[in-house]
Amino acid sequence: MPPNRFTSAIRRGFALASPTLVLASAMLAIGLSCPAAAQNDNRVPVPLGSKKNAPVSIAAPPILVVEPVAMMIAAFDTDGDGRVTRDEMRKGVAKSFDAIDTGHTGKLGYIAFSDWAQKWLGDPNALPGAYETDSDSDNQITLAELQAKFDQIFSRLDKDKDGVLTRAELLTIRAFPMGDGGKRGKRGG
Ligand SMILES: [Ca+2]
Ligand SMILES: [Ca+2]
Repeated sequence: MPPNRFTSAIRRGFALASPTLVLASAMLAIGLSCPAAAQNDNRVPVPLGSKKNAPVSIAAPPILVVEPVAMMIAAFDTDGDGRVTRDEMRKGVAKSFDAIDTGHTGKLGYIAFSDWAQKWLGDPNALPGAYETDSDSDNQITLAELQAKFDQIFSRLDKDKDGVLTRAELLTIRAFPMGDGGKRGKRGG
């Protein structure tokens, strides 16, 4: 191929490829800029004529968090419709209990219960804790005691009392970011 035909073929190639490349770079730019924009939501434009570092009073957007137990309950959505029924939760709680009660004794001592909490709540000290779950204080947590505690938690989270937990009901809204002078949300089950 003579050089001039070769270069014109390359040009044609670029001419075809260019819109795709431009589109791809535009998408990349959007993809990169969106998270940055989201992170900068707290920034407020300083009005013209105001002093540069003057304090601006704004209401911080609420922070959405998920309690460890709500995270666990969300995972019990076995039919994948984004909602958790009491029945789905009870089956999930029973499975979580059996996974730790490997000897099938029907009860967990406090050490085994902290293993349960580590595995399913992500932390041995996450709530519900052993003392509040062990309702007869015999230092053993039975499946019935654990189910009763989860029933209480379900009722607390089921704000519209329709017997189903939506993802919105599993969220906790905090008015202030943690560690930013904000109040800690009430923990409990
Ligand atoms: Ca007990
Ligand atoms: Ca509900």
